[in-house]
Amino acid sequence: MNPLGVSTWVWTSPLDDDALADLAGRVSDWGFDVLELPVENPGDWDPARAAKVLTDEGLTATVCLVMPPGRELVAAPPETIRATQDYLRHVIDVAQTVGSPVIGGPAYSSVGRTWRMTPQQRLDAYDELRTNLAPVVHHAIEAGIKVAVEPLNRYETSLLNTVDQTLTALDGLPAEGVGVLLDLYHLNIEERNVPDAIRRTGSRTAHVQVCGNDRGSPGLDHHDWPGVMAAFADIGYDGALCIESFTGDNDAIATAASIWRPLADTQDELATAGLTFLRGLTS
Ligand code: LER
Repeated sequence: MNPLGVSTWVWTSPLDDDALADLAGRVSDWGFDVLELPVENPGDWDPARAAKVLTDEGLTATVCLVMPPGRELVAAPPETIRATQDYLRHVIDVAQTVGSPVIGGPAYSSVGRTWRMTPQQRLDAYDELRTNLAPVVHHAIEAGIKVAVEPLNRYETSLLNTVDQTLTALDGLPAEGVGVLLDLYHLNIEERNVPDAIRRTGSRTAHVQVCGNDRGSPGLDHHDWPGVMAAFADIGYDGALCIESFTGDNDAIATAASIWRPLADTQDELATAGLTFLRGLTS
């Protein structure tokens, strides 16, 4: 049975210590197993304090890396790349402190940055990504953590949109330290057949985020949930399924994630209805 989680982004951004403690209590009471914690700015919340809060609430953690403009691992000045590597190493250290097995997100380019590439320029960009991600992956291996690289839909990046592109880009990096984050929202936009894409990712699947096709509650939507769950069972994925959606009440995150309308009556309802649906699928 996959542990079920939810991102604090459903309610708030950026996360802080008080919101984390409040959400941990509520999420645990509803029956979630995992709280997903984004590290937007180092220092927003205290990892040691979070670790204690989560243990007290009987939760485990997954950690998200965040790539706003200015965080880049390709096609950027050396100082930007070095600062981004430092940031990612910091997120790995945070993950180690809170006991997360992964750091997940688009660890290659800032969200919303798109540019055209010839096929050769694309291969060169993947080569540059491997070079610049490698030291981060080695830091992850030393910490016993995996970097879960998330392909995003074409409106949020032009570098990695599909699982096949992501597998190509990561080829040659050590599998024990880096894999693929499968986010059903992006897979639904970019993959011709989502269960087949999950099967092709196979043992390289490092983390999974879920939501409805509209980024609302899982289950109130048109995803092929039985097909998706069968594919996860086929590849032996026993990691967390974390609901990722975003509050529309916050300018920064609502704009970054294009949340222009409410996706549920309340954010609590989005999470709890999704949990009930996913529990039904996984038990
Ligand atoms: C981040 O996990 C993500 O899915 C992006 O679409 C946020 O804009």
